[in-house]
Amino acid sequence: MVIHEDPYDVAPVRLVAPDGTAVGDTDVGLKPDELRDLLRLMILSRRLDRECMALQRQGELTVYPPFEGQEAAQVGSAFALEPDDFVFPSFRELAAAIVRGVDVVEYLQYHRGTWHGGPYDPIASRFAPICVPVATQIVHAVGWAMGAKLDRLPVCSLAYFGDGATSEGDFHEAANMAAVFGAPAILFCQNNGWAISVPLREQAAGPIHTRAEGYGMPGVLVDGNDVLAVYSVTRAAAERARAGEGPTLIEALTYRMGPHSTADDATKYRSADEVKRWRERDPIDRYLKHLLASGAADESFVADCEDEAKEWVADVRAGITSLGPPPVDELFGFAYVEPPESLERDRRSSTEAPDG
Ligand SMILES: Cc1ncc(C[n+]2csc(CCOP(=O)(O)OP(=O)(O)O)c2C)c(N)n1
Ligand SMILES: [Mg+2]
Repeated sequence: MVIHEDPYDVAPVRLVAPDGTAVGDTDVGLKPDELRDLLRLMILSRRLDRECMALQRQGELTVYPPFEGQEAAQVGSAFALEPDDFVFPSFRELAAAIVRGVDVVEYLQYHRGTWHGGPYDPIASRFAPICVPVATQIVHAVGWAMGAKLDRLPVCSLAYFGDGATSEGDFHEAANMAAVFGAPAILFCQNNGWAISVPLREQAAGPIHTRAEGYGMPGVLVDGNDVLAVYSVTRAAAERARAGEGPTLIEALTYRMGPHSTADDATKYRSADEVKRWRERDPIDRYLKHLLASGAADESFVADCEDEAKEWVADVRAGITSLGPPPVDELFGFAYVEPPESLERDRRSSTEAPDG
């Protein structure tokens, strides 16, 4: 059986081993407070992810796709970008949104069903709306990058997508266009081993990152549970892009510890043993051990992060649960310039008190 944690013959870029020991050059150009901030952001992300699962179970969110296990892949990559760069997420990138400073109560309104796409401002946060149609956001990211190149702006875009998304035509079209036009784009694949219940071996007959060669761009395989390695390869791809050297395809090997979403039961299609093996490669435990051993962080810093996370998540919960329903008028507001009489009738009746 192909084991997802080591699906290819080639070793991924790795700077810190699962037990926290350095196995590469961990001087990735980050200052001590930035190194600590990576840990803080991963702790905040995990706390919020778990809270979102609870909120959904309590009926406060309609559906939620958890990212536990993928914190290093998201935080490390988002942290490597500059404020003017633009992120094009799929539907599982709440941790990246946190790094980018997106208002998470606004973000979660999508999952509460109060707004379609979330009402956060994508332009201000440089974080495009949540994108559920698989792989379509990769095309958007490449188009944006092509525009930025025409405008001669020193920026890049980053598209997040999964292993399953690489089977879509949109992935191919976006990758080809990006390479042909030298678009300053980073195609960041979080290979978490599964596309709902379809395992990687039934999704792709060869490695994802090596497809880059066929498009004419570099392809990088990175340990997606090693936050420093992810930061380092993404930073290098962003610098390439800004230097006018075109796109990079990054494949980050990671794992989603939870179900695909709150709507499925992952025990139906994957083994407890597989989940256990990945728990042992937990991205936060690994980095925590590394920072403690290197002296960059101590126990009191970790305790402060936990306290901050607890308080912040309680605020987010209060923000979410106090949201009212969306204005009914919105149902009618955006479809017609001149609404037909039947719709006008519906609009009137929706605002009138019910009979009796
Ligand atoms: C075009 C399209 N087809 C199918 C779906 C249903 N769907 C939602 S997520 C998903 C699997 C995505 O897997 P992957 O790309 O590996 O991302 P992950 O869920 O693992 O983050 C599918 C098939 C969809 N949303 N859009
Ligand atoms: Mg996947």
